[in-house]
Amino acid sequence: MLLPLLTPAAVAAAPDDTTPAVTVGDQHISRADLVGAATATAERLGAVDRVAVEADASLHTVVAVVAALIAGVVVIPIPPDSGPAERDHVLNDSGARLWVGSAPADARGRPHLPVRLYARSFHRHPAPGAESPAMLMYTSGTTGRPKGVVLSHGALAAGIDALAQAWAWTESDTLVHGLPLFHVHGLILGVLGPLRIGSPVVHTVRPTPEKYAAAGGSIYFGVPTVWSRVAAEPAHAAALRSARLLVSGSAPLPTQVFESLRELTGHEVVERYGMTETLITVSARADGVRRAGWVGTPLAGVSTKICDEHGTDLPHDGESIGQLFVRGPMLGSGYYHQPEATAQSWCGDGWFATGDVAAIDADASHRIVGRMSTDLIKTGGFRVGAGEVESVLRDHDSVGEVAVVGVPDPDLGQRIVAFVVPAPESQDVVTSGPEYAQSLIDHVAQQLSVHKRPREVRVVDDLPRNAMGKVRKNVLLDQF
Ligand code: MLC
Ligand code: AMP
Repeated sequence: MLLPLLTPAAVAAAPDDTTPAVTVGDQHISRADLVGAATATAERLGAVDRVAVEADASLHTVVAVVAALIAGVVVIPIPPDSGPAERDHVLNDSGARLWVGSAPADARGRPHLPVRLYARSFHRHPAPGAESPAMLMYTSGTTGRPKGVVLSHGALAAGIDALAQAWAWTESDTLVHGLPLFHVHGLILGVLGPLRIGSPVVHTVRPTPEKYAAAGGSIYFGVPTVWSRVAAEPAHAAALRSARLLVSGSAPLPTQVFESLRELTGHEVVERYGMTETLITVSARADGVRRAGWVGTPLAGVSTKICDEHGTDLPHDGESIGQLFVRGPMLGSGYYHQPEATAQSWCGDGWFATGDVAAIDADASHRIVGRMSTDLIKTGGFRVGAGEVESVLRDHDSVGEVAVVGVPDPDLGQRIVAFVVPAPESQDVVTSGPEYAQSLIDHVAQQLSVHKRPREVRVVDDLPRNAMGKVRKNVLLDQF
């Protein structure tokens, strides 16, 4: 039996069909060749039960991920630009002992099994059960280090099928995007989606307006930063008129970007809402209403509710706002070996507490108002925990105290700003001026992933604190 995640389209692939199923930059591979190469890799995985994949934008990443899924081995995608602090944490926490795919920039002492794009095997592996874990996807929380979300084969399949239904996404579509392959958006929706549905995917390596315009697809994925950059280039935007759907997610799409794209492309962007922990649960539909600032209705099989701080259900009147809870077959199964953190979010009866604040109207349309915690920052569509950045900055010899916030930014949605009080013992070091700020920015970019770096560092004499000694981040945010 073939992997259910890839059926039925993969089963139907004729060995002599050379139509590109996956294109990344100037490389492409047919469906039959992809399954053949991935199966050949799967056979070389031996007794390993979890593998890390340096998830750069390449066919090697696609083959490595599919190989692991075919073999029933858990995939841990790693950002290719992540530094030693982030890498060590993810590798140690997940227990990954082997890299598969592209050669890692820094293997942290683990061996690497290269993928051979031209190897072929026609063996059939037994399909992993729907409950068996397919992926550990690391994502930031408000405090501490990133947690691994366990996503089962069944959740991935259900999540993709629900989107296919909402967007009338079929094998006649060509998907185009240039999103990173180490997150839900680019990898699960953007690669496994097309493979399951049977639609070709063109990955543009970088999500630039020029590359989107040249790709000639029918469905386009982007985070709001990508769409606002497209809207700023009218000639490239106009090239998307011939598409069927422009889809935005991972962060709030500004109303003016929605309006500009409507004018420039003739399309009302389809917005959808999700999380690493839940996959996509709410979306506008291909045949439904699209409203700027609203993210649509629950996908098939999904229930949602909003509750006040006591857990009391709030009315769906479009006005009441409360924490959004979601339930559905695409939810992850928990945080890897973190029962307490899991119990806090997966809170019984199948409900997941999103930490997002939302309103739901009488037609079941959802509006995401914000997040409950200022400590989860969304920058360029990437989720970054303030605590993780603070802890890396605190490790820098010159830093005494630090507070990290996300401030509104026209391009990135939010940009990361660090307030730093120099350590008293660092008097010999120059702790002011642009060079010092840049050295702290580089320190974060080198230890974590580049997108987690502060865009700005402000050196201050002290941090505003409340009577309990906790930093009052709202006071810092008021400065912007
Ligand atoms: C800059 N660079 C540095 C650096 N400063 N490198 C080292 N040290 C420093 N101090 C380099 C970078 O490596 C990169 O190099 C280049 O500068 C630009 O980096 P950037 O400024 O971060 O890129 P930018 O253009 O701002 O990126 C915008 C973006 C990106 C939209 C392309 O934010 C993006 O890809 N976002 C997608 C996020 C996403 O997919 N989220 C989904 C999460 S899942 P080089 O060589 O690379 O150019 C989810 C669920 C759901 O949320 O609902 O979908
Ligand atoms: P991540 O785990 O990186 O997938 O980030 C999930 C978070 O992204 C959610 O909790 C929301 O805060 C935010 N998010 C995702 N999609 C949207 C959207 N369409 N509108 C607003 N926020 C979104």
